[in-house]
Amino acid sequence: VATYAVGDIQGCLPALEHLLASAHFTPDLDTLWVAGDLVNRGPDSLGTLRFIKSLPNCQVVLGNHDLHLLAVAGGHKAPGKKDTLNEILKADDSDTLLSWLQCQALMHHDPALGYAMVHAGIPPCWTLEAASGYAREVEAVLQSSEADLFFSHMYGNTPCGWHDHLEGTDRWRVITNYFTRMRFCDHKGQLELVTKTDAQFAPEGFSPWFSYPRPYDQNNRILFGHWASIEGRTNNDNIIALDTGCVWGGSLTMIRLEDRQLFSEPCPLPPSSG
Ligand SMILES: [Mn+2]
Repeated sequence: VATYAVGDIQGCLPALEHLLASAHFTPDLDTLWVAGDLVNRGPDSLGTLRFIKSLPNCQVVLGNHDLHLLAVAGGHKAPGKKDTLNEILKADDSDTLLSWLQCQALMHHDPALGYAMVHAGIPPCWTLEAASGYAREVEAVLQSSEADLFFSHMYGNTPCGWHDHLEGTDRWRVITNYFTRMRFCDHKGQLELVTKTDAQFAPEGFSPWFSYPRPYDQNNRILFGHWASIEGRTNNDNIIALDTGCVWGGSLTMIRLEDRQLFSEPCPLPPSSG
């Protein structure tokens, strides 16, 4: 019995299936953690959602593409030209799949295993305990009558950073941007959401979110996805990057948490065009 964490699938169901088979993953016994961005750009987002939802032991955190799907489905955002979400929106089981997705977490923390997982990152100004609390705040909104208000105000790059006094849609947006979109920030957690390059090309005054000294203990490792261009490199054994760009022609990466064994599956399809 083991716990595995897999990076950004983005509809690459064939790669996921090969990866799980290579690890001898047993759905009834083993647990799969999914680091977000289950859908979009890849060949089978609908199949991916159905498969992940069907797993008996699964822990998902939401990524920016997952939240985008929910916003599009709710009529709060027009689909983008590169989106491949129609197959989900038109499916017979669309409502069931989207309702399930909207109930997923923004952060998962298992102190006994010693791992926390988010899609993009945790800013240096938050302890793990504080981050868990902020994640629960937005998760509660997503599962409440305020969800439409959340999605209609979700898009945007401001506020640039965290303040305890933030309220309402601004508070939800900056929490969501930290957990699902962050790459570069400054030492106080001020966000720079434009640059998407490799870490060595950080904009002046900013560094990768994981490069700053953390206020919390070293007994917990952080798993994240979202940042394909760093190709799994963080230069920190306690910060584990799982997005290796499967949907861009790279590979799908998975780690077994108990012994940190890595599994990798090359993308079986030609690189996506978008
Ligand atoms: Mn992402």
